[in-house]
Amino acid sequence: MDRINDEGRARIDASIGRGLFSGLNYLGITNLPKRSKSNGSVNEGRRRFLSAATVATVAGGAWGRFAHAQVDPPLPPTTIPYKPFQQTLPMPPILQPLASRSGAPPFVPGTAHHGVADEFADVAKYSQYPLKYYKVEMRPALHQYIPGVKTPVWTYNGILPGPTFKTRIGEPIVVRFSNTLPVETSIHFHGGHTPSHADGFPTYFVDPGRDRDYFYPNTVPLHDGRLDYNESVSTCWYHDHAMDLTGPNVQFGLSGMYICTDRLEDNLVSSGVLPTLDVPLVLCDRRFNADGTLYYDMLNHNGAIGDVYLVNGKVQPKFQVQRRKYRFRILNGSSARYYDLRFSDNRPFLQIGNDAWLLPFAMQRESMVLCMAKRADIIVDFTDAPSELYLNNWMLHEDGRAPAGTLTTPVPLIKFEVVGAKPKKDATVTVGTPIRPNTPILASEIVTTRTFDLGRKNGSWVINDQLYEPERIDASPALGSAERWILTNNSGGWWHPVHIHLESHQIQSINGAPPAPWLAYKSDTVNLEGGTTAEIFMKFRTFKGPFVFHCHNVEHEDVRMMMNFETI
Ligand SMILES: [Cu+2]
Repeated sequence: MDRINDEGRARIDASIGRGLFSGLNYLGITNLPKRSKSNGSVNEGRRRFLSAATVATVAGGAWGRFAHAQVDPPLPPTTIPYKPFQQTLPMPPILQPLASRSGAPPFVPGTAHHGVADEFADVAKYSQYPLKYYKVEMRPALHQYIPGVKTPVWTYNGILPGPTFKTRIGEPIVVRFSNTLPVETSIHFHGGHTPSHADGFPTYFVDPGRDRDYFYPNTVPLHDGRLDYNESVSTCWYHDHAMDLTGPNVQFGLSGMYICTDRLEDNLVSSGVLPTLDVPLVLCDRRFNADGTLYYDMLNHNGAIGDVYLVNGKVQPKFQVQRRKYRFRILNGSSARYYDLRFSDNRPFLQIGNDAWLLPFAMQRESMVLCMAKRADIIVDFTDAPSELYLNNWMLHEDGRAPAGTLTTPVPLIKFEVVGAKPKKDATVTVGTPIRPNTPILASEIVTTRTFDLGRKNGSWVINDQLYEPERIDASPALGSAERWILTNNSGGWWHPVHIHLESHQIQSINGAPPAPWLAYKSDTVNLEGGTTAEIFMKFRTFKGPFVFHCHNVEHEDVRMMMNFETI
């Protein structure tokens, strides 16, 4: 608790009353704690609003007209005209390190504001490895989602999605994130084993005008006293995680890919098993006002559903591919939208990774449902493809509650223009090709069982009947131990994808039945459809807490469907 108290308590005290809009005034909500400092943050109203919402919800006050709404009000449609497939799919650039081991470090880690960071004392021990340094500035920019329309956004280094981290297991890095936005941020490396202070804990803010150093060891846990490279992560991402503000911060642009590799994965590529053509596809949806700004309803606790489909930040782009195998790392980066993905000619493809981890073997898929934050690492063979091919979304999904079935006409998310001749030689991966072994967590290792019920209470979102409280520890797993968590969705028809920080989890069952093969190994996000119970095993091995787990419908997360666990 001290770690939260040291940083979290002071930070919370300092930040109560800040929020995104001053729109509280029209609700007449004024009886809030005074800010202990002012920094001109424009997120004034969001937190005040949410704080007030909690109070008003409990009191059954005026907030109720939003809090008790069971159905979203109709959302204003995007009216800006555009044609799909006009813009080329952009590749987010790889972020370059500032200096190598041979040069002088460009900055001394830990000298920026970073709060409590025990592990920083140990940075020296990591210097036996080639410590790399990066800088990322969170800053406003204009972004062209739609041809000819400049939209104000918040970015990492001025681009959207943010630059891609490309790192290696065993090579720690330090990233100095500078915040020139008028809003608090906190950056979560989603899928990584990171120390608590660098994990994007919701109140470990990067204040406006401040920097914070994030130390990413890029390590793996120990198993029987040895590093378990079966836990090496591959397809991760980073995104904002600030308390109460994750929804708007992510919606306005703060996310990017974080890709990690190790010897095993490098060998799979260099030996020609996996393709060298390796393309991230970040899917998300947005809604636009007529003036080109993003529409975001701060009062919507149900989930922000857009009506414009984007891949790598461009509306329904086109992408020219050769007649060969490609690796696509697909991320559902949407705030609240599920996808059901299929190719327009129903061609099968291979799935080689789920979430951050490569699977034990390549599995054939024809379609796949992706909940929010879910990643699917897939191989698509364009060798015999028609000259035009689309990746389609078939999921009917119109509000934050849940998908509502299947579309009669799918939405083409991206158009592939297939060119060139068949290759003489191509990647050899096929159904059943071994990829990365899995180390199962055994039932005999389980020392503790915990149950978490996800529910809805007075229009807010709760776990075990409680709203998130950053200072309250909800579970204290012992480092080195394995636990069984029973996650139940008791919130009626609402769906909740649950993301657990720090360690992978292994899904044992969904409603008593074994999970689908591609979900049977390591995940960092497990989807809970309405009325669903998932049984998962986890082993806590890497860092002391606190960490969070939460619904990854980020509006649900903001309105408190989140809990703390402190590994001890
Ligand atoms: Cu949820």
